[in-house]
Amino acid sequence: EKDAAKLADSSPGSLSGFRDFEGNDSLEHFIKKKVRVWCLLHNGLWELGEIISTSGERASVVLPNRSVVTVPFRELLPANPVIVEGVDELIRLHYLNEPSVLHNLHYRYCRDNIYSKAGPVLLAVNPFKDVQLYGNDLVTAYKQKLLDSPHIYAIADTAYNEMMTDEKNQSIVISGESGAGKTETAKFAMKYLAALDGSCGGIESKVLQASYILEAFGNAKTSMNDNSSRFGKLIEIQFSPTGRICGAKLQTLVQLAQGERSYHVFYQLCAGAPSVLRGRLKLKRACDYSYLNQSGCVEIHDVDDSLKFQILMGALNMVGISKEDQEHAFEMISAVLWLGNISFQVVDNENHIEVVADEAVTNAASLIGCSSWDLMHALSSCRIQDGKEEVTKRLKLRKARDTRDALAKFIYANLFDWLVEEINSALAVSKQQSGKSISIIDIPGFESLEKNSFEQFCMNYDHERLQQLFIQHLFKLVQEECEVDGIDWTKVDFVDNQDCLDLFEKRPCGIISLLEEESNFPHATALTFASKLKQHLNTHNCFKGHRDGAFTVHHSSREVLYDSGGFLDKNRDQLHIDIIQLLSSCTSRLPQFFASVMLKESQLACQQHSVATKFKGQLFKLMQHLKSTTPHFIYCIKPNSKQLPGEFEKDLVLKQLRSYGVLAAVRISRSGYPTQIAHQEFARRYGFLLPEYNVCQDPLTSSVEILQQFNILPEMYQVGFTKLYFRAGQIGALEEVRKRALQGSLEVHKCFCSHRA
Ligand code: AOV
Ligand code: MG
Repeated sequence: EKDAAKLADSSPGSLSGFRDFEGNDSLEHFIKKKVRVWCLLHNGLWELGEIISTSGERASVVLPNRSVVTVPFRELLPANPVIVEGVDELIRLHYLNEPSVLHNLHYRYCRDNIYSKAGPVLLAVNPFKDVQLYGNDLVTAYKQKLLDSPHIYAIADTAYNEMMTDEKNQSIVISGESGAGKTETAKFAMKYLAALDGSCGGIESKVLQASYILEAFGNAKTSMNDNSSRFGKLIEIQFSPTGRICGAKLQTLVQLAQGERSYHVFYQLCAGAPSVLRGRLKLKRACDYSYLNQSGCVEIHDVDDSLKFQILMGALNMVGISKEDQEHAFEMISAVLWLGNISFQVVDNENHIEVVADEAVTNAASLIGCSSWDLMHALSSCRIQDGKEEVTKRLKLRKARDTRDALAKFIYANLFDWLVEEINSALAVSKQQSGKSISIIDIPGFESLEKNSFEQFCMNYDHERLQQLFIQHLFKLVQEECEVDGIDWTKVDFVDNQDCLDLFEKRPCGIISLLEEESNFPHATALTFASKLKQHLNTHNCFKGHRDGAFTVHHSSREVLYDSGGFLDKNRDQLHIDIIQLLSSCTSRLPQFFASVMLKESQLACQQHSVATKFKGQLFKLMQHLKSTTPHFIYCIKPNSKQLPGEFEKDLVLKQLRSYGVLAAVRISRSGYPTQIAHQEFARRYGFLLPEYNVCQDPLTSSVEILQQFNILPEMYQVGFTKLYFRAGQIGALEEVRKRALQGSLEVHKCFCSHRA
């Protein structure tokens, strides 16, 4: 007989340690009973087949198209019996090898079952079409627990119930690649929570509208997603002690990075502004603005920007942003667009420039509330200290363009922050009302483009942090806890990403510190930065510096090649003082306000922090918040890169499953004991069910008595020093008994009372 266990260990697609061809499931058995197997073909795909014979270390397998292939044993994996085909919880699969898991997800996807459970994690495969899964009937069904199949509503419901019973803040953490469906999933979660509330026309609809506003200002079309979030957000929905939504708070992680098209709001405003507003804002068509027409992508297929603008106006009104503030915001958007049209004329052979005095300058100046002359002056010159004297120098072409773009970016970024604050004050909760909260976190997807720059660097770093949260929650904590508690725990290998995080964060030699340091040298260039990275980090196993200044980072999901060009400028992100002074002297409210915020910030911080360091600070704050909550994880999966319905590319899906560590999560919950309860709590909760319960007895003894009394099978639990560890589903049965007992005693109690009366 073949040594089947060895076979399993060397299988390329198997996770070592699974029940692959071992014991009763030996290869012999597979042949005799004609059980299906997965067979690795030359094209790298796994195909279902039946073994007809073996010889030496090879097997002949007949495929569904009746052809026969001969493959080595190590290219075979057991397939699941038809009876578990399409199960909604992966832990119920008999065999958990990769082709089986993929087949199961594919099987479900073809039937519009986009949600599945992988241990404690919800998997959501993007359908790229409307699926009938979100109606109010389904909200009601999940609310009344008539349905328990995996769904985003089920997760939101669990979070809500745990918040109410444990009185602990909850969070719903949504991860996945760009275009995988995170933002849509976040919206469905909010929709469910808003519907739970039951009160009408109140704060819950404001919360939903707020996310619509943020999307208009912070999302853009990219090659991967027509509605890609270019900022990270955490929406904390606050509930009153009675469980009604009473407010919300937004935290954003902003490292605005444009995509192929700029932010939606620009196009929406150009397409949809009513004529009076158009006149006041001096608006033209989107294609007349150089910030919008350069990419050659002005419209998105199937999207009506004009209609979207009407919806945006509705949302702004509903959230309670005043008409006046709305108009100020639109003025800034128009100003940004006109700034982009400002052009320069070279006046000497040293490339010094003058600003061309045309309608772009006039309009931009009038929108921000300064004279054209002041704006032209600020964009074409700068004051520098020459010894004791201050001299004004004319700018060269490149510097002048950079200054113009930096001003536009500054206005837009501040507008976004201002809007977030406006929304926050509109949704703020009064102290006496507030109870616990559920936070929903949706950050931009992991990105690896042809050319990756500072923005991708920040976003991908962001992902690494979130991934660690997941790893810690699922693996480290549970495992360490078990070891400490003396529980027999099958060690599970998981991909720890601490190394990669160190590469970013270590001081003084992580990438962020080195970037900060280099940004402070006035004469540093992309090449000096790159060689500094190489010098300090080339021995790090997640880093590789290249000769041309590019560098590769081995992220936990995959390798990304970054181009160091632009890192320093984007990280410094400084406006020269003349521009700030120009803004503070403007007559319009917002530019003045933006300048004052900037000045205040630079006075507060004794040392000017660079963008990456600030970003890291924001990220830590966000993680701190998440760590104080009970997290619920959702992984969104992108089934194809064409944004098309019905296409399931197995390779692409597999890569995502691997990088999220999803399979390991399933394994941990199957081999492990997902439910854990302290002896004390267990005894308190179920002790009264014992015929003779002594409250003074030590909790461990009581726990064991309870387990015996209710015939819980020994293989279904383990007794630790401090806690009991149960396999999935065991505690549900005990809860039932308890519920029935309580109902029974309530009846007895009622009967007793009425008797006395
Ligand atoms: P993302 O948030 O994960 O990408 P989105 O949530 O924007 O991805 O989803 C991308 C697109 O997929 C949406 O615009 C929808 O067309 C479609 N989609 C996603 N989920 C569903 C669903 N449940 N039902 C129907 N269509 C869906 V990015 O923000 O790029 O990382 O930075
Ligand atoms: Mg998104």
